[in-house]
Amino acid sequence: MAALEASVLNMANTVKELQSRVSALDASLSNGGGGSGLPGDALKGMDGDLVLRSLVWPEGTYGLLMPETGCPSQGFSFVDWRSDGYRQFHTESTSTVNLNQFSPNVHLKQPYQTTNGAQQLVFLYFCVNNEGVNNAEGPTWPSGSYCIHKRNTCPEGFHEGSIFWDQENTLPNNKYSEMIPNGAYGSDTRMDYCCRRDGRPDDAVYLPTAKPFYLYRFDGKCQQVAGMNVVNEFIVFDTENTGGNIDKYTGEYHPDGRLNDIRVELCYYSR
Ligand SMILES: [Ca+2]
Ligand SMILES: [Ca+2]
Ligand SMILES: [Ca+2]
Repeated sequence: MAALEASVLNMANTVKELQSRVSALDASLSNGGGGSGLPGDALKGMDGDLVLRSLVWPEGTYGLLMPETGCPSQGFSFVDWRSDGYRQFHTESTSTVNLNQFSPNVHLKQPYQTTNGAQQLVFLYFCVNNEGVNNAEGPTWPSGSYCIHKRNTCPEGFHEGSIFWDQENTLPNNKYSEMIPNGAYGSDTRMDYCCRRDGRPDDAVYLPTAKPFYLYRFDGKCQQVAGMNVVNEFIVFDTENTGGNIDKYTGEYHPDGRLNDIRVELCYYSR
């Protein structure tokens, strides 16, 4: 009997949750989308599919770089953003000059670099949607020209590739947390990406606009997103100087940039 009660209670909670999402969506649409973070004007003449895409994160499992404002909005999505993922990169620390660099006014979550004695450390933080097989409830990712982080498998329409960082060889100090994108996190780092080039970057795609987010630049130009301003930012990681640097790319599907030292091109979206 207790089990039956528990399952009825569960079902009731699910229905309540769905009702609250639907009424929030109704309220948002009736006040021109302001409550959802969607510009009211953007709703005029927009078809239902585009409204949905502006409010709900796409299906699948994946990771995004975390901006200073934290993970993108949950909004009306069924995503389960996990915000506790990070990777500590131990960059060149035995040369007198370290060449790590961030674009001016970068919007990455802080602190993105610190020192620990002579060790020059860079941090990346991630928002990982980890709902696994259950997250088949959002729209599909739009055609375009961009990359995201791989988590489990790439969503439909993307191709895989990776970047390998040759980190400081002396006294490796490379921490990470469990909830991060796919890769190999030893004394060096490999991170896996999902990229696509099936649309022109100047043709705006629809993604949730309520909070800032990052995508990666792919094929030379940041993808435009409807209702968002985009800025091309970058990070340079000063990778190992001695013994022959072994930075490398696997395949052609990885964010734009270069190796030795590793530069990665980011696209930051805000309103
Ligand atoms: Ca070194
Ligand atoms: Ca190394
Ligand atoms: Ca170097």
